[in-house]
Amino acid sequence: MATEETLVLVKPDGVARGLTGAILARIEAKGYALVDIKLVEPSRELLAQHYAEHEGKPFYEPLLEFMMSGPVVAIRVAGNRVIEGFRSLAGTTDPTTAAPGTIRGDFGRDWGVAVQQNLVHGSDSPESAARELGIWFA
Ligand code: DAT
Ligand code: MG
Repeated sequence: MATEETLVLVKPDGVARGLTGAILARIEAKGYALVDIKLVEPSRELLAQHYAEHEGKPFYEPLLEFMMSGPVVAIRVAGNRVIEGFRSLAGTTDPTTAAPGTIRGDFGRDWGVAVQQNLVHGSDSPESAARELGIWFA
């Protein structure tokens, strides 16, 4: 399998809680390469593109509001099978039940709000990665 790239986002909850360094450390400790990184305050337009697959779902508006609530760290990460590898590091979507040892499982929980505040985003397929990297690193 050729080296691939994925888009990782440290979401506003991760940045606000000072977990960016801990999250980057896990990516680096796993052996992946940080290719590009920046702090972004995403617009609604950018987020609507990024989360187009979720438009119309009950959590869509809360998700966009949450993602606009503070700065986000966008990271281009490279390595063999990094797309599935980072998804594995991140853990499953719901932080309450994400496995201990994962980013979401170790650092996340239910805060009683409409959207799951789960610290990180990782692209879920090569097609998503190419599309999302084009949005965030245009
Ligand atoms: P993931 O981020 O694990 O790829 P996703 O793409 O299905 O998950 O959803 C995008 C984000 O939307 C997710 O990180 C948190 C939020 N979300 C998803 N499903 C949700 C739900 N049932 N209730 C509240 N928030 C949800
Ligand atoms: Mg997703």
